[in-house]
Formats: sequence, structure tokens, C-alpha cells
Amino acid sequence: MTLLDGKTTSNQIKDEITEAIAKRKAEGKKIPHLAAVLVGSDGASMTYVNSKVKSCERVGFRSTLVKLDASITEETLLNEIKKLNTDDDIDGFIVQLPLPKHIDDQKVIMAVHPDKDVDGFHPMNVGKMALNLPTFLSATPYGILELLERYKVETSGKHVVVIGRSHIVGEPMSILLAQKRRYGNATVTLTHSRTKNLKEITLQADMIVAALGIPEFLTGDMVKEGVVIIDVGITRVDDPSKPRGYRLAGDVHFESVSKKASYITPVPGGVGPMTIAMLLKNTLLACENKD
Ligand code: L34
Repeated sequence: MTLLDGKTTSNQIKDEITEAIAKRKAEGKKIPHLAAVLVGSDGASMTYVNSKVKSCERVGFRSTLVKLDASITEETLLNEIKKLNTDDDIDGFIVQLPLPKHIDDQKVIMAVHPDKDVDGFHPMNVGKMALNLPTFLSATPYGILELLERYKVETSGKHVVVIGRSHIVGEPMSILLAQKRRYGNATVTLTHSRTKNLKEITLQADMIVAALGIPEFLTGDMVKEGVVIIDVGITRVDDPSKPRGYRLAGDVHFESVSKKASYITPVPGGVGPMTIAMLLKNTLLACENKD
């Protein structure tokens, strides 16, 4: 069994970006500037956004954190987005999800200018992605493709079962893995909460992408020997024995599944850090697009 080490791989990618930035500086080119909008104070969202800002510092990007109260109106948020859209120094920005219930996610995503949409969530960019045209690939699926590529885990002709149909992971992942592209060309089955006989399907999988958000859902009896496992889940589970009072759990029951897997991503240290590295890559691309 080989661990697909997202922590180490993301650090390699950050080193590569740091080099690219040094080169841009030497050439007198613009330094990428990422803005992140955080609405409210959800603990996990604060952790992820802080980590994004810190990663910008590490690679030599500029960054701006826009913190807004959970009680702001949708109109105020849309106005903030307008400002970021028209600020020439900002190359790309993200609005961290989830948003408070009174704000319409889709409206917010559609307000972000597609050229600055480094999350790749705008319908224009989702459409381009689905047509295999150059665009910003959303960071989590992009990070998974990058991890497979760097570990040379072939997907061509393989049966990949994706569990979960979210707009940010399951749906784009299933599209990308089926495409005619490097680390694509898979036969993809997209499963979700209405799928019948899931275990019958997962037992046929050469690779499983678990992205449903239920801790330790996928167990050893549901997978075949030699399977490749990508665990996208990251849930804070109460654990009084831990200093923070919780532990991080993936969607995969690591102990039982890792006994059968040929490759597996850990949680933490798997897909999460790759998401951040690919956001940086997209921000660099947004800046390069303006050169
Ligand atoms: N707009 N919203 C927008 N863009 C995104 O790309 C995200 N996502 C998801 C949630 N909402 C978003 C993230 O940034 C999930 N996500 C994310 C990013 C980083 C990590 C996990 C999820 C991460 O760094 N995980 C660490 C552990 C961090 C911890 O201690 O909690 C890991 O090792 O998995």
C-alpha cells in the first residue's frame, strides 16, 4: 500500500510556484494577488481560509482577506464582489463556502467575474471544463488529478466510482476522469444518496473517490483488493481526548480499507493540502493570463 501524500506533494508544488514567482519578479512582471472572502466564523472555514492566506505568503503572492459578519445582507456581499471584480490589482478571488442560509450561493458564484474565478465555480468556467477547454479547474478535483499524475496512478480504462454529486467535487471529478485527457479516460460511475446497491458497485471499482461527507462511510468490505482510494471527506468529529476537542475524519474507514488498497490518501494530509496548492496554481494562471 502506498500513501498518496498530499502534504508533501503540495509542498513540492508550492516550491515550484515560489520559483516561478522569483522569475516573474526578476522579469519585472506582476506578482499574483489573491483575495479570499470569508463570511461568518465557521471554525473549519476559518482554518481553510487562513491556510490559503498563509500559503500565499509562503510562495510570494500578495493576499487580501475580506472578513464579513454572518449577518450581512446578500446585497452587501454582492457589492464586495463587485469591488473585487473591478480592482485591477486583484488577479483572482474566492468566496469561501458554505455561506449563511439567507444568502444564495449560486447568485454569489455568478457574480464573480469568470476571469477572476480561481475556484472555477462560475457556470462559464464549469461549461469550459465540461467541454475540455482551457479554464480554471476547481481546486479539489484538480488537486486529485495532480496527485494521480505525480504518483503515476493510471486511470485510463479503469472503472472509477465517484460517491457524491456535489457541484464542487463529485460532479466535476466524474466529468474530468471520463474525459480524453492525461489521467482521464476512465469509465466513471457517479453514485449518490439515491443509488441502490452501492456496495455491489463499489466492489467493482478500480478506483473510488469518496466525496459524500459522511465520516468513515466506506468500509473494507465494500472494496476489492488493489483498489485506489481518494478520500475527499473531512469532518470534525467530537473527541474529548484530543486537545482541540475533535478529530478529523475522512469518508473512508482508513484502517479496514487501507488493508486492501494499492494507493490511498490519508485524512488529514491528503486531498485538503492539494486543494490549497491548486488554488495557488489557478491564481498564478489568472495573473499570467494578464501578461
Ligand atoms: N469557495 N469554498 C470555496 N473554495 C474551496 O476550495 C473550498 N474548499 C472546501 C470548502 N469550501 C470551499 C476548501 O478550500 C474544502 N476546502 C478545504 C481546503 C483545505 C483543507 C480542507 C478543505 C485542508 O487544508 N485540510 C487539511 C486539514 C486542515 C484542518 O486542520 O482542519 C488536511 O490535511 O486535509
